[in-house]
Amino acid sequence: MTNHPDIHLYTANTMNGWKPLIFLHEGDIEYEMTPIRFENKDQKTPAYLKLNPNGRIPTIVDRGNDDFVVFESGAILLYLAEKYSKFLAADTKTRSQTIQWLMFQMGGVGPMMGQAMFFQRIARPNGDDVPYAIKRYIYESRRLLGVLDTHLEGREWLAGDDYSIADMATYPWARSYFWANVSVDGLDNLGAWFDRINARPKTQAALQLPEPRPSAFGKGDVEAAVAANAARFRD
Ligand SMILES: N[C@@H](CCC(=O)N[C@@H](CS)C(=O)NCC(=O)O)C(=O)O
Repeated sequence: MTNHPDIHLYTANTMNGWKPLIFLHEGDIEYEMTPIRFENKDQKTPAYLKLNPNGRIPTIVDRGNDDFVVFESGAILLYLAEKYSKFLAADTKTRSQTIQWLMFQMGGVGPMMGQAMFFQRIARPNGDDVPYAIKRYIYESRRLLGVLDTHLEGREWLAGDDYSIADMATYPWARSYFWANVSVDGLDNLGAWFDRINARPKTQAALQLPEPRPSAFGKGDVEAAVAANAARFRD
């Protein structure tokens, strides 16, 4: 009989897709991974939709818990934090603060930066230029990064004294400010927090999976990456 690790992860190299990878790498947790290929619409197949009714990534299946399925990246981080007792403080106040910043990412930073990215990196190259939407989502994203910057004054991490699931959820989005075309000029506390996480080898290793995506961070052939990404979402 083959011994499989408990966690099977379905993911791609995106801001939401990196979150569980960061947790699993930082926690030294063994897992198996199925890369989801948007260009093949893997996320819309009937088999995948049974796991994730939203047809998006990431999703995990916990073989060690009756093949329990978890979708939504914030819920996945919470599930993993509870399963492995890692990256979520036990004391009720720090725990609540961690969940507050996790929710701030899930309800604010992710959706706003995601729409800034969508309108500039997918809609516009595919022929739908909507300047007002671009302006609105860039403004809102910058405002939310400003909220993070103010909160990080005098703090190393978003909640409590340690790197937590709130940081793991927020970093892949905030750090992709280039892809959203949002300036982080003057956000020095945010910059210092980036530096702290940029220096974590396990988080950085997770960001190379399922395959490296330097364009998200403004590196490599960005023009070619924009064209290839937009083509993946053309009907
Ligand atoms: N709220 C969801 C959002 C998931 C999501 O939007 N995932 C994107 C990648 S970051 C996706 O799967 N896109 C594929 C598609 O739109 O078909 C979560 O946090 O898990």
